[in-house]
Amino acid sequence: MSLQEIRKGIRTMYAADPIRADWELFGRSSDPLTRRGFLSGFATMSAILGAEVVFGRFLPAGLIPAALAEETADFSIPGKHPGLVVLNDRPVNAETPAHLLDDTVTPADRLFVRNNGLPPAVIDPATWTLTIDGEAVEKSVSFSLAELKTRFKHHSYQLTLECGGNGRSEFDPPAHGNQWTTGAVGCPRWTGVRLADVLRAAGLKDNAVYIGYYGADTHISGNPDKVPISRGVPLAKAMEDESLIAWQINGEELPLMNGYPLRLVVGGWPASTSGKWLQRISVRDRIHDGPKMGGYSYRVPCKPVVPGADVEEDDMCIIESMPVKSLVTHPRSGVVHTLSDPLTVRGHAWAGDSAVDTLHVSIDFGQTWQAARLKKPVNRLAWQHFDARIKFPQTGYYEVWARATDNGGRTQPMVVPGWNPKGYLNNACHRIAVKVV
Ligand SMILES: Nc1nc2c(c(=O)[nH]1)N[C@H]1C(S)=C(S)[C@@H](COP(=O)(O)O)O[C@H]1N2
Ligand SMILES: [Mo]
Repeated sequence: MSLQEIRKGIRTMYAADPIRADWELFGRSSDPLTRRGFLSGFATMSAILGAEVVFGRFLPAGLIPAALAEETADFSIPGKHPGLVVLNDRPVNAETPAHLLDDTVTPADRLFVRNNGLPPAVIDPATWTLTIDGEAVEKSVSFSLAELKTRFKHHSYQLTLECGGNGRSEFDPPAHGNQWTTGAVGCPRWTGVRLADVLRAAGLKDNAVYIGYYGADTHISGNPDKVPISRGVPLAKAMEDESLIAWQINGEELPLMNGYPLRLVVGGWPASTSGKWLQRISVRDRIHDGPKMGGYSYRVPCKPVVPGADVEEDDMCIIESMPVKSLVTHPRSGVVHTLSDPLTVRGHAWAGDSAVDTLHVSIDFGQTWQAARLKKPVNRLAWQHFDARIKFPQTGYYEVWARATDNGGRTQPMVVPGWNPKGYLNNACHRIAVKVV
């Protein structure tokens, strides 16, 4: 039986409960339905390949046969575009190739997935609650989803979500973790209530300085007492108009993998601050100290270090606003273009809490730059679209480079900046290959 057939069977079995089906297929089970679990026996392996793995006994443990490693189509994540590249199946992590991010508003099925643990097994929106508690609230309060939706005013914003580790794959010496290239970013339109309104309803004490979220996902070890991730932001960022507790993406329910039924969305900051499957927000009288707030997680050396250096934990600082960056989303890298026509290049640029001021493109490896047309953001913390028409002087191989500059005069570097132990904040210029014939 092929992987597809088994998947189809599970879909049929849970036809009435698609979330349960997603869970069985993807969310939690290690065996036998993820690729790695699946390939643990030669018999299954041969069955999938449709041929015997003659020297199967010599295949190193954990190595996926090339024929299977190559095809990604049957390993698409339920509810996600099949073109997403799966970087890890346990926990699920998948990024979006640049050419699939061409939409001005990122469709839900194209938004990347970054899980630190296992998504919740059972989600019942009818009984889901959000609790606000902590040392620095007047009284702890809980809201059902229905109460949250009726009690507070709804707001919609397009907000850029980028994982702090986007671009990690280019660091040298390499950094451990998911080897994100350029695709751990997206900018959908989110709908929900303002975090500030909900926090005010609970009543903030004078000693409130930070918030920390808790989600319903579980630790990869299976230990129910361990929390996979619990991060947060300083109170000032939490109280911004655009900081949302959201239940919709582009007018529809959140996909399971992106935090259904409720999540935080904190635009412009590392997406690790945007807690998914949101159940609890703690208002803290200190910098939140949940898992992945300290050590080397989502922190970079406070002062620049030599690549590969051992950095003391005490010398690491929490990442706040993300740096200026851009992505060429059209054409797809590797395009063949005719010399007689100008080439239209387009993409998006963003700059954390700041806005992008200018966008330039180069076809001569940065010797000269041409200004692109750059739009204003639809709202604060949304990415901005650019396009440029490029004329090539003669046939041959070119690279189109894009470089954004924010309104504080900070610009994207052409090489990978600021080596750090976990490979965060790579905002080097994106480049695409163009063959002109
Ligand atoms: N509860 C919970 N929230 C979470 C995470 C998680 O693993 N669990 N991952 C964080 C990280 S590191 C990122 S980059 C974003 C990714 O959001 P997405 O999967 O919707 O793209 O979610 C953040 N919120
Ligand atoms: Mo992340």
